[in-house]
Amino acid sequence: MPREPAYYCVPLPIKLSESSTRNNFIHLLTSTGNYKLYIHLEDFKGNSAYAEYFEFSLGNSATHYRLEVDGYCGTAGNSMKYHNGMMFSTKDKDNDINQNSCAQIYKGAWWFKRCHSSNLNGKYLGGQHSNYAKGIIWNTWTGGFYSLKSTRMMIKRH
Ligand SMILES: [Ca+2]
Repeated sequence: MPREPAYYCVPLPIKLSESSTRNNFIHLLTSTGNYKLYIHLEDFKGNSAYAEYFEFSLGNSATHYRLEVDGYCGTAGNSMKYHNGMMFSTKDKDNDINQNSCAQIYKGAWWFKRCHSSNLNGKYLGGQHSNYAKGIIWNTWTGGFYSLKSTRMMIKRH
């Protein structure tokens, strides 16, 4: 396992009421320079994987915190690629391109598209589950029926 670089730890916007404030903070931070995004994932068998993006930024509130990620490398697969360019949706703010609300279907707040290939704010379902994509999902690593044990998103200036 590669040694983890020193990254800023950015807690995920788990509480929907806090997500705007937190996204706004990340927007302000990432608009001051170039930032990398490092995502660390763990399953329940003691395995871990990571996804790193050399370019990462969030737009301001007027763009609904539009996500920009590029320059993937890692061991978890590129499950953020599908979300690149998407706006942040919450259960009361549907900014996805699905005719329904992905945030309501998948009980999380994320940069949903039509809906997701990753959702680190999904339900904590504790590993294998039967409700497709309802858990904490990173599809290219553990698929759509496995809810991860822990995840971390960190950013670093470069
Ligand atoms: Ca929608």
